[in-house]
Amino acid sequence: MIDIDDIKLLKLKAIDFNEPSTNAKKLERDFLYYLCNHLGHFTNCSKYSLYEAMALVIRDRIMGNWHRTWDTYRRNKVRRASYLSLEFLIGRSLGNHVLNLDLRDNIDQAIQDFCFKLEGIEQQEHDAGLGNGGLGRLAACFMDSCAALQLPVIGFGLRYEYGIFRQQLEHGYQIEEPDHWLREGNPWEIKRSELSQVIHFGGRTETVTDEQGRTVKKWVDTQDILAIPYDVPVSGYQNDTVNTLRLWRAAATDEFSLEEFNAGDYAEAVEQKNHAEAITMVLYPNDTSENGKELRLRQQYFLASASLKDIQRSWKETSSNGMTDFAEGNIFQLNDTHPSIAVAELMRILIDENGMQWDQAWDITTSCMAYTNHTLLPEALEKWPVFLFERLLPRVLEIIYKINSQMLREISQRWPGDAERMKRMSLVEEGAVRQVRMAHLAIAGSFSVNGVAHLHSELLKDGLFRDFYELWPEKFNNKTNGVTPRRWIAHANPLMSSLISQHIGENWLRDLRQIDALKKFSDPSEKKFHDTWYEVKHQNKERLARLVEQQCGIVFNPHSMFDVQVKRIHEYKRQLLNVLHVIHLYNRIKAGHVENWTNRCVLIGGKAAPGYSRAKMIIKLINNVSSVINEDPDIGDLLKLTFLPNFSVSAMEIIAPGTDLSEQISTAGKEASGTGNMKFMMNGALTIGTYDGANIEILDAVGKNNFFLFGHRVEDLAAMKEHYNPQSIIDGDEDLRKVMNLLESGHFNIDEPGIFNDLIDTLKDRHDPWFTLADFRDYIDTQQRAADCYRDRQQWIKMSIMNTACCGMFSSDRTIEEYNNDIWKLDQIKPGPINPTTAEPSR
Ligand code: 26Q
Repeated sequence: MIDIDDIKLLKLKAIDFNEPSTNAKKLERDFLYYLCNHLGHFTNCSKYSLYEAMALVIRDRIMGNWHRTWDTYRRNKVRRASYLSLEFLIGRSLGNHVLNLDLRDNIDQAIQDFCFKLEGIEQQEHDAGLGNGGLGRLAACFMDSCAALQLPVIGFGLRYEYGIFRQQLEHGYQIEEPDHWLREGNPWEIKRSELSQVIHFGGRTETVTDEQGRTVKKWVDTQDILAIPYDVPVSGYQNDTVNTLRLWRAAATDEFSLEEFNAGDYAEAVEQKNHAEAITMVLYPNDTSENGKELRLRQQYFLASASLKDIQRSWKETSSNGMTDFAEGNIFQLNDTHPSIAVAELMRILIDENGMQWDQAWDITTSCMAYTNHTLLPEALEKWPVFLFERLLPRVLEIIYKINSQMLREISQRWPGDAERMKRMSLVEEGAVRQVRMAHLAIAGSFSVNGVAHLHSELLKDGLFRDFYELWPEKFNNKTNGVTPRRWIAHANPLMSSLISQHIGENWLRDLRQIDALKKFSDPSEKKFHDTWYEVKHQNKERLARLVEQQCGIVFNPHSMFDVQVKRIHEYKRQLLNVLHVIHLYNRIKAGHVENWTNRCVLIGGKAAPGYSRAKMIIKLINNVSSVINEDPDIGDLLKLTFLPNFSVSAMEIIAPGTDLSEQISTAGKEASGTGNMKFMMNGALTIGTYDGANIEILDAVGKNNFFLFGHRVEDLAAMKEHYNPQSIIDGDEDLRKVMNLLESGHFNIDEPGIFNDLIDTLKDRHDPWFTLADFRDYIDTQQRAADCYRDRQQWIKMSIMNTACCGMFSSDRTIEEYNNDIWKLDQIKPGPINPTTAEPSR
């Protein structure tokens, strides 16, 4: 054991320990130190080692502020928020920290004698692909904004060994490959074994009498799994704050069970270890719900329980009243229903582990839980079979039942005799397989329920959650999504960023509203600015063209209009509509109708859930159409189409700045918000989009003259539903008829007859929920308007500048300020110097 005085001395010395300098000479020395001494390279080394050494150099410069930030939060006993999410789609970190620490110039100088550049080193980093798409990336943008705003927010997630699969193409079909992103280690994470928690599964409940003669429940005979935290720093933008993302890894409670080992059952012991570790082995690759997988429920409970226990531990270290005032100091934001089991788990902790009475525990729980919904698709609402709960989490299920009976009583008092309503609202869906409805649990247990764009939040109130809105209207609110301008403008688009800063100063990166000042440069009289804007876009297009050529072997001419749709592949996002338009353009070229033509390069990218076969066929169709078009000598530069494999955060950093036209063409009322739409507009792309999600707010911000709006609205589609007749639309539209005829003729699948029949059938189905053909005509006409507009270069540049100039409200800083003002109510706080008399080793 270490003597406590030794620790104190260590503490004092550690505080005294000098922060490494950021001058170029010292950076160079440290870099060489890590490369040679730490990593052991003398004569040769891999490019990856250069990255690793540089990451360690940067990490050293984050450490002091990380420590100070923790210490400040602790010492001031600040109220904190925990962002609970099964996904954090972080991408790469090196460039982001370099920006936040303002080290780029010094590093460039430090390595100027060597034959590599920082940019090349950055590209060695594996993306941390711990998410599927929008929801996971949103969590990462939020963490960035919380640090930028100096808010005491901690992210809790899972440290998946395998992130989102790597997508490859074989004969145009998606193939999934495991993404072992941790294979070469992760220089950003710090393992904190001393803060491990034990998580219970299985077993049964017992009713016993405690010392005070009260009847209480005990959860016994559990199988326990260890949750080990790995901390990842989240640096604030040039402000000294370094927040924490805490990712849990599952491990067997003992490396090997000694008992089994001694009994000679070595294999059994290994199996138990594997069984435990399976919990954080892999991210589920669905962006809509795939219900009922036991391992997924284990993941959800593991995250919720470990995070709550961790917060309880740190709370008790500074609170004198135990858990009674827990809600004053803590708030949990639930990123969709995925972690919503936290509602029941907090109840369990308060009642079973702290001896609290039900009513007091419920008051506390419902004062510190807040739920964000991210979907309007009813089929995507999470449900879990009751039998799974019984087997895996018997005590948690009892608590859910009690929450339910309490809620049903409240409903029956408000609407006596309304059995239908009770049935609709119950936390448990009756049927052949009884199921727990996680959204209902989340709403019942939270004081705040929000959607992620204005329209989405309204539709939740009149549709999906109408009954709950009638019961608890005060809970419902909107928080329109945003994205971080540090990653999505400054880091992704350095050329545009410095152009902006030259004209309006640098403060826009801290307060994106200030980018408004760019509006005055949209006037064509600002000729020089316009020319430079065009030149910057052109260079970004060349960079994107290089990526496309490298990845797809297709040459994009940067003088063409770059028309891009990148996002998860899903029917509601209507990549099919995009393909129909491309086929229409192909038909026009083949028929010689190329008057007033605009050359166009269409790029589509995104992953399909491995079990979503129709989405995978959409990828196949894109690839087949692409082959036909790109190989046809008649087509040439007039039209290109290609599918970019393995779309990712780091790919988007190249794609958004190089895009002219952003495709946001979901069926109205289906895309909760969208966030790619914001990244594109910030980077000066124009949007062709439907009246859906945050598109509407983008349209409001830029005005209808700077946005290509098309398609039916939610209410139009609702009215059309009963008499929707795709065949009559085909019959009445010559262009569409030609497109469908070509598709049906097998022109794009000569060697594979019939493979697209299912896709064709869905388009022609009177019950097609995505109404693809209903929007065809308006889409084609609007695309033509966009194409015409593109040929008027002056006009296009003006609109492009306006899009960037109007992006102010789409910063995730604005979103987080709203979360904080309306829900979290945290004080901003700057990290102060460490006080050795109060500093403790614990975090
Ligand atoms: C569910 C059950 C089992 C396994 C996985 C899942 C699962 C995983 C991820 C369900 C859904 C997701 C992700 C959803 C998502 O990304 N939604 C998007 O969230 C964005 C941020 O709010 C919005 O902008 C998008 O509109 C919304 O589609």
